[in-house]
Amino acid sequence: MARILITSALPYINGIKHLGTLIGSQLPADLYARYMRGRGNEVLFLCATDEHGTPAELAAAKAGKPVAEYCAEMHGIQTQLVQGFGLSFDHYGRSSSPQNHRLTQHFAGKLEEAGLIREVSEQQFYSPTDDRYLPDRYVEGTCPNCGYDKARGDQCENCTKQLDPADLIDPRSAISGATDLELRDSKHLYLRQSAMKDDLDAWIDTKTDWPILTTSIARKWLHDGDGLQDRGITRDLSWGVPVKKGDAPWPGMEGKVFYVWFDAPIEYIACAAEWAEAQGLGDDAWERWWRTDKGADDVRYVQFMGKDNVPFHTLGFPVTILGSGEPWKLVDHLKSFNYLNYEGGQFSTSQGRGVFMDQALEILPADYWRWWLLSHAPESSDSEFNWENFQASVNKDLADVLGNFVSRITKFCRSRFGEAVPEGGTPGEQEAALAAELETRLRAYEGLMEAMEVRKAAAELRAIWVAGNEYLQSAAPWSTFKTDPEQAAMQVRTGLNLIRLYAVLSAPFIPSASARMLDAMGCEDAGWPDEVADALAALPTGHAFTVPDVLFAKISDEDRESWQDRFAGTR
Ligand code: B3M
Ligand code: ZN
Repeated sequence: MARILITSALPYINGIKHLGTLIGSQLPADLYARYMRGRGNEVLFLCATDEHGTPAELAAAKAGKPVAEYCAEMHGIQTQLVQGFGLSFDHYGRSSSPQNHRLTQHFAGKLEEAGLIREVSEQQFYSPTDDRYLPDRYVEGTCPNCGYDKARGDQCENCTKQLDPADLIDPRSAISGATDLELRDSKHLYLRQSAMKDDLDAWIDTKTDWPILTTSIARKWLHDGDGLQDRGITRDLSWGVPVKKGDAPWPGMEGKVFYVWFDAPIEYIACAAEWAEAQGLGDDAWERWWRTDKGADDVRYVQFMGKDNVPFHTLGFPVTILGSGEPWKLVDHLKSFNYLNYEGGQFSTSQGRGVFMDQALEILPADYWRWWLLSHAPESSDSEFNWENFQASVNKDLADVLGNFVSRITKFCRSRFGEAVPEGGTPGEQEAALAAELETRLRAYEGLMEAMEVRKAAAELRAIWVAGNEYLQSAAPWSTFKTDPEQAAMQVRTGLNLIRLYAVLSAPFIPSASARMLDAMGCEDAGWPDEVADALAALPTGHAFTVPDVLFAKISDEDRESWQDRFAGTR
C-alpha cells in the first residue's frame, strides 16, 4: 500500500467555476484519487478556495459585500458544487485560514533568514480617478511578450508569461478604465528566484516522466530571455496575509499583505493542517504527509492544474520549499492540462461564456458531465465542448453501451430466471475469450490510470464495456434459452458479474452510476479485481439482485437544442 498526496489547483473564490476550470484540475485529480483509493492505497486528497488577492477584492466589490463575508459565502456555494460533482476531497479548505496565515508568515521568515528576500523600492501604479494603488490585476494592458491587449498585471492569459503591472504597454485601470495612471514609490519584498535557478534547473532535469507540457513551460521561464526573474511577493492591499517574519513584525512592511501567488500554494500544506484539525487529529497527522523528517519521504505527491498555473508550481512554490531550508515535501509528479474551449470560443468567467458548474447540475446529473469531460480532457492539445458531441457521447457511451447492457441483462434474467443469479451451465470458450480480452484491457486500463492518461483510460474503459456488449450479442442468451436454458443461465450469470465488474472499474469516472450498479447487484464488495476470470464468478448463484432504474437517459434533440440556445450568449 502506497501513500499518495494529491492536490488540485485551488479555484479562485471569485465566483462559480465553469466546466473548463473543472476539467483543468479538480475533476482529473478526483479521478486519480478515486482510482488510487480503489486500489487500496492511502490517499490524502486536498483542495481549497484561493481567497486572496485582487480577484477576491474585485469580485467582492462587484457583489457589494465586505471581502471576508463574500469569501465565506462563496466558499459555501463552491463547497456544495464540489459535492454535487462528487469531488472526493478529504478536505476543501480556505487559503484565508489561520493555518495558512501562520505558515505563509513562517515561510517568509525562513526565506529571509536564508537571504532569499530583498527589499525593493518599487514604482507602483496609482490611479487618481480610483483614488488608490492598483496592484497586479487592477491593471490591464498589452502584453510585452505576445501583444495580447487584455493582459493582466500579474500574468498574460494568452502566453502564460508572468508579469508585473509596470511591464504592460498602455496600462489602464481595471476598475475604471482610467489611463491617467501615475507611478509612485512603494517598498516591496522580492523573492530571489534567480538565486535558485540552478537548483530548479537540476530538479526539473530529473523529471523525465513529467508531461512535456509541464517541463517545457518550466524550462521556458528558466531559460528564455534573461532567465528566471525575481518576483515581488507583497502587495498594497488590505485583504490577505499580513506581511510578517514568522510571528514578528516586518519593519517597513506595515499595512501590506503577501501576494496571492505566494500564499496560495502554501495553502496546499495549510489545508492538510486544516484537515487534521477538522478530524480532531494532532500535527503529526498532517506532518506525516508533508515533512520528510516526519515520514513524508515515502509519500508520492501529485499535483493537477491547468497550464497557466504551471510556472507558479515549477518555479515559485519550489523556491519557497527549497529556499526555506526545511524538510518539506516537493511535488513528485505534476499533471497539467491545456484549455477546454466552448463552442468555437473560450469559456470565460468574466464574460459568463459557457456552462458553469451550477447550471450543469441543473440540467443533468454529475456523471454525464464527468464522463464527457474526462473522456475529452484537453491533454495533448486544447479540446472543445460542443453540444452535438456531448449529446452523441452521452447517448452512445453511457446510454447505449453501458446503460443498455445493464438493463438488458437484469431484465432478461428477471423475466426468465427471477431476481437471483441463476444456477447451471459451465463457462466455455466464449467466456474464456471474454475473460482473456478483459484481462488484457484491464491491465492496460490500470497502466493508463497510473500514468494519468485520462482520455486513453476513458477509451479503454469504454472498450471494456463494449467487450461485454459484444459477448452478450454473440452469446445471445435469449436465443440459447429456447434450446438450452442451463447454458443461458451461465451466460446471464456472466453478464450479471460483468455489471459488478463494470461498477468497480467505472467508479473513478462515474461514481454515482457505479454505486447504483453495485447496489442493484446487492453487492458491498467493491474490491478491485485481481483476475478477471475470478471476478466473473464473484456473485454466487442464488444471490439476489434488483433491476435498476434507467442508469443514463438519452439526450433528445429537443433538449440539446434548448440547451444550445440557453447557453449561446453570456450569463
Ligand atoms: N487560483 C489560479 C486559477 O484558479 C489559482 C490557482 C492557485 S493554485 C495554488 O487558475
Ligand atoms: Zn502574452
